Amino acid sequence: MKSGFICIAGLPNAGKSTLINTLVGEKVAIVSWRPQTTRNNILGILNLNDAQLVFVDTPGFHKSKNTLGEYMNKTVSASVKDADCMIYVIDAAKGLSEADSEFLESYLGKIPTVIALNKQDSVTRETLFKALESLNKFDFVTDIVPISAKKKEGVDVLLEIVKKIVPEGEKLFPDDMYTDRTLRFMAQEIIREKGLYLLDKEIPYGLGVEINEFKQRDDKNIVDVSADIIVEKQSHKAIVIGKGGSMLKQIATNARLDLEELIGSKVFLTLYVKVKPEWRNSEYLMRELGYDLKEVK
Ligand SMILES: Nc1nc2c(ncn2[C@@H]2O[C@H](COP(=O)(O)OP(=O)(O)OP(=O)(O)O)[C@@H](O)[C@H]2O)c(=O)[nH]1
Ligand SMILES: [Mg+2]
Repeated sequence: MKSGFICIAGLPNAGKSTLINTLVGEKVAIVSWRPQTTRNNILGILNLNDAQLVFVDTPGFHKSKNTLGEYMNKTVSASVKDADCMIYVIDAAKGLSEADSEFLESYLGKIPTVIALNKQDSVTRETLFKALESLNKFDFVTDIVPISAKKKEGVDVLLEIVKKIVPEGEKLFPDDMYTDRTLRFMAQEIIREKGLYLLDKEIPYGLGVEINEFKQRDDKNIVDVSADIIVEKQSHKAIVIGKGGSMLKQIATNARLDLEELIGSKVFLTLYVKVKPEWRNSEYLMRELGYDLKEVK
């Protein structure tokens, strides 16, 4: 039996969360076309006959402008430190950037590293080839695998490679567990995901979600969920609510459909919007929204 932690790192929007969902075969992390979607480490567990692979999705590292950004970057280094192996994801269309090189070099030789050149479906063969060529200089990298996380191409090859790297060991988690995150956390993320899709401009970066109630009714197969969508400005609150409440209603409907699928029962979802100025710079308010600052210290 083999078992181990495989950290998935890379720049924002490279496709890390899409990849962990594909690897695990379940939606453990939300995905959007916006950079900086993921804010926490999220485990996705894959059970095979002869191995338990525990993948860790991380936030895309970036130049942080606030406490939340610092938290996100620290989260990445904390999870690389604890992992047996790293899958470093690069968007093939963007190719190798300076930030990628800096990151890879800072971990040079410290951890077995496999590069996943993602989104191969979106580029020509020439572009893919050029990107592959630029990666050859990293001779400490175990392998470079072109993949499409979205179209599930090349992912089996990637799996075989990391399976070889992780050490012999007993299972770390029960067989029926595919993530360390609770349904409550997933509900929070799903609501934020719907907001990311429907809202524009600077609002998505300042969106937070706080679950106030998550409760199964005693007699029926119904779960009541009530949550606050947190924004940083009064003007943003009006946009999230929308004309006659239309935007909030749309976010709630989209989130409810996903939640019902996730939980497997009927969901009554009530959403409110609250303004918490500068919450991304307040450790106190971040903690209220469930960001565990101790976890990454
Ligand atoms: N064409 C194509 N698009 C992809 C692929 N993988 C991911 N994407 C898209 O890329 C965007 C970003 O994907 P995410 O999985 O959220 O990226 P991420 O690296 O987790 O981003 P952060 O959480 O912000 O760091 C989404 O619009 C995905 O649908 C792929 O293989 N091909
Ligand atoms: Mg992500």
